[in-house]
Amino acid sequence: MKSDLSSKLFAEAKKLIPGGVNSPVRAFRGVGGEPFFVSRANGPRLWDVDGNEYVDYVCSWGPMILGHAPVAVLKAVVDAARDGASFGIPNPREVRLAGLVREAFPSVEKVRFVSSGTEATMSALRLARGFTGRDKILKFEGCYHGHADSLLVKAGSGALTFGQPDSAGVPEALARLTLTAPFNDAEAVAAIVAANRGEIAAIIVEPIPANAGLFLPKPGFLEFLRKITAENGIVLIFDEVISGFRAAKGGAQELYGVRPDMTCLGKIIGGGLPVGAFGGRADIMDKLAPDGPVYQAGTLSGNPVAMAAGIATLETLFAQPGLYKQMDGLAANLAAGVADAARKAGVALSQNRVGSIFCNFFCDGPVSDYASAKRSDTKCYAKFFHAMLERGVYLAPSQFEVGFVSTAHTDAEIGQTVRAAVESFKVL
Ligand code: HOZ
Repeated sequence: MKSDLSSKLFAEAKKLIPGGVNSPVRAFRGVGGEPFFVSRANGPRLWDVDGNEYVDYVCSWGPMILGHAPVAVLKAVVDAARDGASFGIPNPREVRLAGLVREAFPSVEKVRFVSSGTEATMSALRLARGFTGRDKILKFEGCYHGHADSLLVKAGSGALTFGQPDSAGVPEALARLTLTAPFNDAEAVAAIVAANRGEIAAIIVEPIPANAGLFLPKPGFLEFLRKITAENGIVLIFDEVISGFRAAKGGAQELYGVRPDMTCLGKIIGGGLPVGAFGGRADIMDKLAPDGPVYQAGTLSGNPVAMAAGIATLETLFAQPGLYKQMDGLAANLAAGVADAARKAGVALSQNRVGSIFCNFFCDGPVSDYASAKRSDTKCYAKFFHAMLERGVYLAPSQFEVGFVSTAHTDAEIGQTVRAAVESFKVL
């Protein structure tokens, strides 16, 4: 595998950009070595500047559910850009995308668009605090909700990859308002709520945590969160930035049948362009400026080009509901093939999967929370990552991220990946 041009670019980037990257996990420090620089992508594949080709399971960390450069999205983006890139005044595409969100997420009675998942969760929390008049929030260990101050406490994703689940620069006074509990631990949640009665504004949760690897809610856990929040006047926020339009059309809330008060969205909703959204009960959303006292704004919020990409992506998904089954089938075959290869090579592997989201942990036994995710042998993951990359398969460059199958992946990519895994397990 050639890497001369990527290496040169990375050296130059490090002089100009901290760590050479604009988001830490891209620096490959979770697996060692240097990142490659992408020159182009199409369907399920990426090409780097040195001409190497990869089957892509990162899919830009989730947004590229239709694969790269899908024709419908390309056309929508070009058409929108021709009409002007940004106006700073309402445009019709905002209304169309809001309608599509409402169709998929009945709990989202009103929605506001922002430019990233971080903005969505940050704004949702401010709103929950303004609505309830309370300051404290409760989040779960290993859940990642973007990098707003209140949320970088026992956080997953890059923060966990670099062993910084609690970031420097977050005022202690603010961090103290963020309570944490282990995911799937109803007793711990009940104890915290009892000890802070009348003080918790919101419980924010990834209903399918996908930023410490992947783990699933135990039966009844989300229902329990719904009940205890309703009984205590706490706003229940589902962070569906990853699971929205992915775990099912209507996200985890459709899959598990639990209706939160508020929902945060990102990734797929922008079809690869920067879009986030938060929404929920109308009585809560009506507290937002200009109708209410909670301030929130953004020059590029509802940007017409980004809205166009989101609309084209969602319309494609909604028009062909069979796509979810197709991705699920491919991801199931991928998981089975990789599990079989690991078994034959005598490698301990614990797999979690929801539809097209998957994660392979290098350990025995089930992974159901942050503590069990941390049992994974990250050195083994790093070796596997590089062995797969050598064989033209790009997995997430961290054990504490997930993989995605898109509608553009086919049996050919899955077959190639399983063959690469057979060889890669041999060199661990
Ligand atoms: N936090 C993102 C994954 N969960 C990574 C974002 C990026 O590096 O692009």
